[in-house]
Amino acid sequence: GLQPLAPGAALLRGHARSRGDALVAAVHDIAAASPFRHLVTPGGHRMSVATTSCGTLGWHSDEGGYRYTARDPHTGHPWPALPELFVALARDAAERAGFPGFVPDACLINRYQPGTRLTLHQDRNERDECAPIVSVSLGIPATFLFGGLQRSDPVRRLRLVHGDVVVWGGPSRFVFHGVQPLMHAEHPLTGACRINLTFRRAG
Ligand code: MD3
Ligand code: FE
Repeated sequence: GLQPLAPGAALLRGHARSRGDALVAAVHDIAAASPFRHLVTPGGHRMSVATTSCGTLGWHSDEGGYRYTARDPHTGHPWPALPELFVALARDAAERAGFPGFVPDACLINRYQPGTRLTLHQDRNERDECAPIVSVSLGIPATFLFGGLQRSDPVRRLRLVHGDVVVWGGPSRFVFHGVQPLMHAEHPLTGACRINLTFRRAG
């Protein structure tokens, strides 16, 4: 089923669960080519979340700023291709949430271990502001935080578990969001780890 969360935002509970094994296997292949790394923010802070990407564009940050790049700065090679499974899942989820024709060109892959958090932020580096962001949670649970268009707006909490998919578009595309420090847990596919895929139209 589809649970509306806010205008333009919907939760597809368990939508990716049956494809969990294949999704986690694909993440391992991607990380073998472009390893997870802890990016440094423009302010000089090492992020607690570990990140890699696939697609024609991938996500990078350092003291010079936040940006999408065509090559992985760590390897010097293009980012691994988006697996067809990823593209099909993102397109299908977006369509169910009211965003037909979504073709992602970037997938950011975030890895959380117990204690890892993501502070409240907005995603505003993608060129196509009409395209939604599709997020897929894998592995151990997390508490996701989302507020409004201003940092000071009240924040809601949403528990996300293995296989949950959330679509953020329209009026919810630029809401502040984050992830609470991850609690220790174990998942048979990922161990003591959560993996989050975010599909974007970045270029
Ligand atoms: C709502 N990732 O990579 S996914 C990120 O769980 C990010 O790793 C979180 O925030 C994670 O930037 C949250 C859900 C999500 C992603 C992007 C959004 C929600 C969003 C962009 C706009 C609004
Ligand atoms: Fe984000």
